[in-house]
Formats: sequence, structure tokens, C-alpha cells
Amino acid sequence: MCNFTAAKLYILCMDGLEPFYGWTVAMKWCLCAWKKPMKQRKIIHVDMDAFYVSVEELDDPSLKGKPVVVGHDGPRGVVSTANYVARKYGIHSALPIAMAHRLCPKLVVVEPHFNRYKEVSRQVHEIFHEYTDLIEPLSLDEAYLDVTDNKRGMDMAVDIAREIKQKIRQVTGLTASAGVSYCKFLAKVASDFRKPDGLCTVHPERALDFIDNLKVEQLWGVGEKTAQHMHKMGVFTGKQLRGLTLQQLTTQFGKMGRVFYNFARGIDNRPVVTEWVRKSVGCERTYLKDLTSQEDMLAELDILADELEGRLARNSFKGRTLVLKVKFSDFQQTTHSITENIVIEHKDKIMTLAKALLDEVDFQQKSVRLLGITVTNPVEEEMQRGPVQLYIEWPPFPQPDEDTTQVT
Ligand code: TTP
Ligand code: MG
Repeated sequence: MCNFTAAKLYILCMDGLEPFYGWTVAMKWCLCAWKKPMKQRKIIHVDMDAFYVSVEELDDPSLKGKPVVVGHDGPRGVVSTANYVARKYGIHSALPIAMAHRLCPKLVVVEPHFNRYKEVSRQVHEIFHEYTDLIEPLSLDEAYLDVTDNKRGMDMAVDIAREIKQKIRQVTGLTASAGVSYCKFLAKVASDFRKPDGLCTVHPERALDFIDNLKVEQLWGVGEKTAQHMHKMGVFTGKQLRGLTLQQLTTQFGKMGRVFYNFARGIDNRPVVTEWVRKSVGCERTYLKDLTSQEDMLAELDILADELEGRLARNSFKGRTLVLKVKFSDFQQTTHSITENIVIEHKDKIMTLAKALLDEVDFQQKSVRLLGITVTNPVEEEMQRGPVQLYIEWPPFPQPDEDTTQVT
């Protein structure tokens, strides 16, 4: 990307900040860009294919070719992941195992072996480290790699991605899919594009065409609720999203509106963050028997609040927002949140807020299978231990707060 274009993009991204701050930083950055050519970033997103279940097939080859899921085979069990044979029957992660059995009577259910998954994940990370130390793990089977300045001095990120895939196969016997682009969101979408065993590159010049054809659901931060909201506005694709003004988007989606505005234009300057920053602490329980009375729910919330207080203390986590998650017997779920001026750390406070949030829930006479409470919205000092940023200091990136409740 030429410096001038990059500078323009930067200013575009800054325009919601305090005008003085935004322009001062932008001018400083322009001067730096003038002196020093800015490299376009090269990001790879690697995602193992049907991870848990592929490890199980590796360890028990008799499973190969059969429809298999990993999960606890009980009335309350849910599918952790399904192999590609089972997916043909419409079986997917988070589906109740009982329903999966109905969709595919020959289904094999395997109990999870988390230590094995961790071991394989470590092997995969050793391979990543042969190329770069700028690795952001998203889960055991997924990570972003910034390979702009890689250890091998390789020019083409796609060559690195190809080598990494080959090595993963040699070392672990498993396949991974990889996406390559100049930013995280496009690399992630690309890794999903040709799964399994896929490799897909989104070149900067092709980014807008690629985005045009994406469904809004494929954008980072667009969960079910936001997608429905967009659909109601007649927006289904990246191209249609680009047709909305910044003001329209921020009016409808708050701070995430700016993120969507930028994504629709192929702008995503989130750095690859090597140091993990905790953004929430929470706990949840799925009940063996659905809860029907307010009294039972409060009793369970009391237990959760106790546990949450302990977890907050153990993690030295200080946050100001409490999120209540309620999953109903029909698997619909709702989240309600409340933000305080002070840090939420003690059980009494948690319970007062949780009760108030429970009062807001519209149960529609449904019983409850899961309750969860989470403290999010970390206070500044927590964030300051923060992420390692690359190249330039960007303004803080807003988090999606509407759809996603992170329960850790
Ligand atoms: P994913 O990468 O989402 O799924 P996957 O690797 O099984 O399949 P894909 O080929 O589509 O990438 O998740 C990685 C692992 O995380 C998955 O193997 C099991 C676990 N997991 C759960 O336990 N519950 C879930 O709801 C999801 C989505 C994943
Ligand atoms: Mg995966």
C-alpha cells in the first residue's frame, strides 16, 4: 500500500476521535510514513479441520468414514464438534446430542480427551514459531500469525501458509485450513472459504470484490442478533453494508457501527496480539433439570455469584459490567447487562445486579436450562497490561457487546 493511501485510510479511521487528538496523531504518522516506507501486513489465519474429532480419528482409525461427534452422550450432552461425514446429516457444534442421534441413528459419540487436544495444539504452535513469534491464539485449534517480518525471510505469505499446512500434516497427521490476507478479518474469513484442507488468499486489490460477496454474518462481530438487525434494514451482503453511511451504522449499532463501516471497506487494523488480555471473567451452569421458578433461579444465581466472586479475586479482574445469560429449554438464549460506576467484585453486589437483570428477562413461560453470569468491561488498569501493538498506535478497538457474552 503506498504511504499516501495508508495515511488516508488512517485518517479515515481516526475521524471519530477527539478532533485535535485524531489530527495530531494522524499528522505525526503521516510524517513517519513520509520518512519510512510502511509495509503492508501479511496475516495468516490457521484453523484445524474438525479439530477434536480429527484427533479422535487419528487415535482410533476405526472411526474413519463413520459419522462421529465429540461430546458427552447423555440427555443434556451437546456436540462439541462433528466430523465432515456427520455434518452431511446436518449435525454441527452446540447441537444437542439427542437431536444428533435422531438426525443420524448410526452416529458414534466419543468422549472428549482435552489433554490430547492440548498436546496437538502445542505441536502446531511449535510449527508456527518456526516462522514467527507474533502469534495470537484464538482457541486450541485456531490462531493468527503476523508473518510480515518472518524468521525465514520468506516474501510470500501464501508460501508460508502452504509450508505450515504441510508440516502440520507431517507432524500431527491432521489437516488445517489457512487464510492469507493483509488483515485479520479477511484472513479469518479466507481460512473458512475452502475448508477442509483449504488455502485461500485475499489480495488487497481483490478485497472489495471479496467483501461484496460475503454475507454479513461472516463479518467479525456480527452475531445472530446483529445479523437479524441488518437483515431488517435490507442488508445481507458486504456490498449492501458498504452502501450505508457511517452515521447510519453508528446510529443503529453504536461503536460497532464504525467497525462494520471499516470492514465493509476492507479496513481492519487490529494488530496480532501476542499477549492475551482477559476481557471477562464468568461462570455458567447447565442444569440437569430445567429451572421453572424464580426462587430456584435465584438460588442457582447465588451459587454462581459465590463462584464468580472467587474467580474475580483469583484473576485480580476488575470490571464494571455484569452480564446475565439465560438459555431456555428451546435453546433460545438471551443476555442482559448492566454497567456500574464502580468495580463489581463482591457477591452481594453481583447478586443485587443479577436479580435486577433476571427481572428484565421475558421468559414467555419457558423453563431455563442454563444460567451464566459474567463480569466484563475491564477497568483501565487491567487493559494497560495490554496487547502488543505492531507498527502504529491505533485507537482502541471496540468490542462487540451486543451479541457475544464471553464466559470463561
Ligand atoms: P472450530 O474450529 O469452530 O470447529 P472444528 O475445528 O471442529 O471444525 P472446522 O473444520 O469447521 O474448523 O472449533 C475447534 C474446536 O473447538 C472443535 O473441534 C471443538 C471445540 N468446540 C466446542 O467444544 N464447542 C463449540 O461450540 C465449537 C464451535 C467448538
Ligand atoms: Mg477448526
